[in-house]
Amino acid sequence: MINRDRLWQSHMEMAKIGATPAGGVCRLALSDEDKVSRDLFISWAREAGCTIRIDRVGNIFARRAGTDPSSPPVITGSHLDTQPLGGRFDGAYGVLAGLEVVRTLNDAGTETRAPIDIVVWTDEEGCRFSSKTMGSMVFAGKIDEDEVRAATDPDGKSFGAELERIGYAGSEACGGFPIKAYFENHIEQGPLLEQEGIPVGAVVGAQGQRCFLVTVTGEEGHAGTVPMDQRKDSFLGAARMADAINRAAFQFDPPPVATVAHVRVRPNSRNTISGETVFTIDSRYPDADKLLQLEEAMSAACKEIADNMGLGIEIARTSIAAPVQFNAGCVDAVRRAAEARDIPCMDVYSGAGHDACKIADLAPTGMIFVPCERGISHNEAENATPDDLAAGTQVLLDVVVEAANAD
Ligand code: HGY
Ligand code: MN
Ligand code: MN
Repeated sequence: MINRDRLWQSHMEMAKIGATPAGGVCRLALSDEDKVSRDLFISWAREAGCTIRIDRVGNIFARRAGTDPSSPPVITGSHLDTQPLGGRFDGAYGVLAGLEVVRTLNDAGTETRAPIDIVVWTDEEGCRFSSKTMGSMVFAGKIDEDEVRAATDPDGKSFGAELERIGYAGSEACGGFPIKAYFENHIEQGPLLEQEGIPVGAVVGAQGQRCFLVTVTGEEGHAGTVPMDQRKDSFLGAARMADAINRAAFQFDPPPVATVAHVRVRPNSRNTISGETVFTIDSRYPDADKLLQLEEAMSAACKEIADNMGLGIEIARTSIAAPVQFNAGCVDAVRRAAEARDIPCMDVYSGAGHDACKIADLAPTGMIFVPCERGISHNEAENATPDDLAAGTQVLLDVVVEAANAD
């Protein structure tokens, strides 16, 4: 049996790194806090007898040897980077659940045929550099390594330089090796499991995503002298576009999710009309065709607003991810493992994106969700219970061992 208290204690230790006054965490990708959390994980993994490999974009693989070293590994893990006002469990749970599986197998002296890798993916959140799940996407060959290295944050610091600075520019090639199976534990980041009173979710899939960067160009001007009917106010245009984007989503039933949340205004001065406003759109839906229809509706609405206001507009697509169906065998393994332990389990669908969504094309992939309080995440108030975290980790142990010993 996994050790509930040790698992919880590891979370509380990890949550001290980048802790915020309101009880959350801030560990932006490749920041000093990210480095410290990586260092802590590696020290724990080494204490648990793992050998460490780091690839060229900083993905960490902590390997527990199997009896057959030639066998492809079973991999489990998630991410340690967080949102700026993130929670203590988003990402960290998947990494620490993997660590608890290894610690428990060590305690029991249990060997597995295949090696087990605990993975820490680089920059899952994507809130500092340009895209989400950069580490797992490079690993899966979905984006170019050099393109990722060149990505810059709002201060102009590059991914590559920051990776070097924190000492995690590894030497291992990114990906390219066979994987027996991949399982990722994560908090649901939604309200369903808690509402149903169910501690474990067998995740059947995740919705598709289309994300954009919109640049609206107007003309700087004096806030006191330019008459209201002669302005080219890029922020006002962007605000009208944000409202139109929201309304476009409600043309569908149920509506897709469409979020405008990262906005940069230039010159961002109280008494100067904004000459340029740049904002992001994050849209998601389980149906890829309707998500494309939403893109077309949002784009048309934004361009019409720009034309009516005499503003320039440029809409750049920054990422597309198709909806994901996880491997039926992995999903069923989660259901069976929960049942065998008399742990209530239900099928769930992920509104959030995860590194597992990038690995699903490479290997049989499954996810295990546990409830989070009121479904809140990407929020300092994010919370989970020791019992739920333990239940999900117990199921993870059983599916990882089953996969590692399968033919
Ligand atoms: O944005 C996402 O879906 C993930 O939680 N980072
Ligand atoms: Mn996450
Ligand atoms: Mn997240």
